[in-house]
Amino acid sequence: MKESVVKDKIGTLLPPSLTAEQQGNVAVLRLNRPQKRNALDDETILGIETFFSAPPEDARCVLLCGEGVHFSAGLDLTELKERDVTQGIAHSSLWHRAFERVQFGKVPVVAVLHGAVVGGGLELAAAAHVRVAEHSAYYALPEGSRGIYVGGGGSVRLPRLIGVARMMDMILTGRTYSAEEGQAMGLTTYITEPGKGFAKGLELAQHIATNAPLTNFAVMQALPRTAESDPTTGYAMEALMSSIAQADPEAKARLRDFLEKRGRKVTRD
Ligand code: 1HE
Repeated sequence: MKESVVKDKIGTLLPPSLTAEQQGNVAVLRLNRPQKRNALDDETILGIETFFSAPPEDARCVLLCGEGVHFSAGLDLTELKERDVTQGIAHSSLWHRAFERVQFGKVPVVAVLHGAVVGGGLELAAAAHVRVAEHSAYYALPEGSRGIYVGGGGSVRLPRLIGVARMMDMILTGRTYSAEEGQAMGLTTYITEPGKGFAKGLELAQHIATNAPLTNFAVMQALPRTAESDPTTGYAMEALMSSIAQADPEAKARLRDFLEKRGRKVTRD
């Protein structure tokens, strides 16, 4: 990596555009380039790949957020100028690799969204497992007006979240969706007042960190693949995954806790 790479507090090599810290079992990764609205340059994407390839050993969930008034302005457009087709493919592949590490990494990821969540920023958000929006968040795919196309896995992940028709509309017409619209269409599953997203995201991440690791593994690795497989394969995969999870000593201990009146009851919140 380049000279600008610094060693962060939790011992991972990250570029200055990313900072990481740890709060208990939750690792917090922050896009930290507010002067460029957290635009994602190659160095940042490589840093994301590095971080999610080897999150801190004791982290059981990652909270992903952005510094400044926007989550992310997407692709750093200054890096686009001279790329030919072959370089463009390599660039898109780099994003795919990095965001696959987010989605299919070691631990679940909660993203906190605020301000602009656009282009590649929205593609990054789509790779997380739980999304929290502050009311200031807004979503757009300005690729159409820039003469480009999504390249960070957006055409794979976003239609599964919001549907092909909405994604077509966003690129073709430059339509922006508000935080409330994003919540209504299932892009996010939590919405908070401005400034409260981090606390909500952290609360959720701390809860996720207390789950049995095998349950979190099943949700991240088995569930999306089961949902995409034909039902016959899906039932077999589910039977295997559920039997593996329930045979784990962690599950046995948790079930015993409940049956012996020590386990948490389900509440209405
Ligand atoms: C940038 C970028 C960027 C800001 N690349 N430098 N993404 C876009 O098309 C979104 C472009 N950005 C914007 O529309 C606006 O900047 C925002 C709505 C996000 C924020 O507006 P604002 O008024 O808060 O900030 P600003 O004054 O526009 O920008 C501040 C600085 O950040 C300024 O640089 P400066 O040197 O003049 O101070 C901007 O040039 C810079 N900046 N956004 C580079 N994106 C894998 S394919 C993914 C394809 C895409 O992501 S396409 C979408 C690209």
